[in-house]
Amino acid sequence: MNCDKCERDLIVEQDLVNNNHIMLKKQDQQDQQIQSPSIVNKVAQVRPPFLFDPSVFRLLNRKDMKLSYETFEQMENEQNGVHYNLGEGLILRALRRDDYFHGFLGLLSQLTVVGDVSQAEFEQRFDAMQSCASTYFTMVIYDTVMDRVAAALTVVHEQKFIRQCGARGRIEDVVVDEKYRGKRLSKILLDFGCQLAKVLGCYKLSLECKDDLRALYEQFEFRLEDKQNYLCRRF
Ligand code: 16G
Repeated sequence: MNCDKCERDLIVEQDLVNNNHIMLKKQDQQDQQIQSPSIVNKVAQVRPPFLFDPSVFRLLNRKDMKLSYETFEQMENEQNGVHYNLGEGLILRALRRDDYFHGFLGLLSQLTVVGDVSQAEFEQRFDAMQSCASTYFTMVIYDTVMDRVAAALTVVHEQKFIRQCGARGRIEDVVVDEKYRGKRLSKILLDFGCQLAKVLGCYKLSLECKDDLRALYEQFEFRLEDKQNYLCRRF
């Protein structure tokens, strides 16, 4: 491989990891808005629908995963970006802005308190998270027959100055709708989440969980570290 190509590949990879596609599109949109206020509404409609650039899924190496996904087909279309067909009408894809209408918040309420979040509040938070480059990677398993989000997991990519400007990953808000339990969906999400954290270059990946879920996470090599404490202050 010649060096120009190596460098180009690296840049493309880094762009994907940094969500630069989304950022560049946003910049284009801002430029267009400045040029012509009359197209503001149209621009709002073409905002990227995904929380993160789904092309990052292309960087995952399925051979490195714990479970076997021979039957999972990697696919791509405008509606779902790069995504995986898991069979039985289920796909794994990036969270979309319109998942507000697909029961995403109801699903999260099976994990903890969500509150009464309006569409506007949801979209405002979505946009704020989307604009944090390379930070929030919420992936969902979506039932294309029922048009519902069946399960979700978020990888938070926390960039740091320590560890040679390294990054730490956090697994957050893992939840499977009670109607979809027993189909190993949490394991599938965890496998993809762990691989994503690896691709993002995290030096460690951590999570908080209740005692009864420890065995699940231990299957993915999460361990209670010696002499480490998890402390929490609530407000
Ligand atoms: C669990 C979740 C955490 C979530 C918290 C919500 C996982 C691995 N852990 O600890 O991400 O934020 O529950 O509970 O999904 P809280 O509302 O009491 O903070």
